[in-house]
Amino acid sequence: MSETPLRKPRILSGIQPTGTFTLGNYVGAVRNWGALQQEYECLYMVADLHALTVRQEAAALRRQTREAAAMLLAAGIDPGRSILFVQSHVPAHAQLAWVLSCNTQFGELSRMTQFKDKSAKHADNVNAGLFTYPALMAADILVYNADLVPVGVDQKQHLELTRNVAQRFNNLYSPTFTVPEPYIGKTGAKIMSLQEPEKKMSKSDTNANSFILMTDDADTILRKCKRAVTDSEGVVRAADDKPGVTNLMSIYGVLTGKSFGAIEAEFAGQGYGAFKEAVAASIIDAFAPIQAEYARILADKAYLDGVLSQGAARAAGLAQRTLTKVYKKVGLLQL
Ligand code: ATP
Ligand code: LTN
Repeated sequence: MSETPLRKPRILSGIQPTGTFTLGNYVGAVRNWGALQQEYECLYMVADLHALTVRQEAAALRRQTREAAAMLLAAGIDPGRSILFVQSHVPAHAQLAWVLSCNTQFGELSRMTQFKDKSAKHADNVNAGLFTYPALMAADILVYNADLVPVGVDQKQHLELTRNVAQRFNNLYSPTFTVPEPYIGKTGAKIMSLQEPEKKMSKSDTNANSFILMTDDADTILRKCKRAVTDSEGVVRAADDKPGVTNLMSIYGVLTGKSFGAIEAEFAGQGYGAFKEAVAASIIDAFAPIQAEYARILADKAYLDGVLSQGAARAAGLAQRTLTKVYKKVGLLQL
């Protein structure tokens, strides 16, 4: 008995090429992306237009865009199963973003915590793009009618805005967009800075000891783990007043599949030295195969650029259909 196969639910996600990916990017986002390819039709993009909201050096941005794509491939994104592309290669994102920005309120954008954080951090360049960033992100998602968006917990507010914009547009015109759901992993959705564990680990942090990069070698990873801020109790256990130790336990837990209970038992009576070494080893083991692949892919520019240009062509085909519908619904003349 054969049944008509249903369309697999669709996923879209993106990451900015603002620097080398951190352990936070890996655990919160990239790691899940590969795992989702089996059950979903996936589109993954390097969000280079979003990166322009903060000043970038042109040559560095170009290099980081290729590096980001190579890292995604190395981390398990399979271009035979998923569409991998660069945001600026599909013009429909920017085109839809304009229409959506005319359907997004100043008040809504003003409430975004990422805007508040980034405008405080870059007080000399609080540009309009930084403010309307979420309308472009909504366009990224809605242009493909994505069902699910895997992100770290810091992006939840942008997802809620996307849902509101989609619903508003659907009500004002007629059903057009799929209203997407966020997909936030249960553990490790927010990896904290190793130096200030109350803050999220961020690739743009000025203190290099606060993050682990996916390209860090084994010695560097070990050194950064050993320097990670903990507390004076000397007991490996998770608690709200032990953010440093709890963060290390989350990292170790996600990478080894062990529960907090099992980790506490494993290091009972051992102090932080052995624990930090084990955390470092779990990161080194996770990154070693990815780093080897990354070097290989990055050295093969023809292959990498081929994947990206095919990805852009496939994505553009899907995106154009939505854009044409939207232009028509809002009354833009089509000849
Ligand atoms: P920046 O430091 O430039 O603001 P970022 O490191 O926050 O960048 P993004 O490109 O903004 O990285 O985010 C890419 C993805 O990684 C998003 O889904 C985001 O939620 C996730 N992510 C970023 N940092 C963390 C973290 N510390 N823990 C878990 N997930 C994270
Ligand atoms: N804003 C995201 C990156 C991003 C994104 C997207 C994520 C841009 N467009 C669409 C999911 C879906 C961030 O991680 N800072």
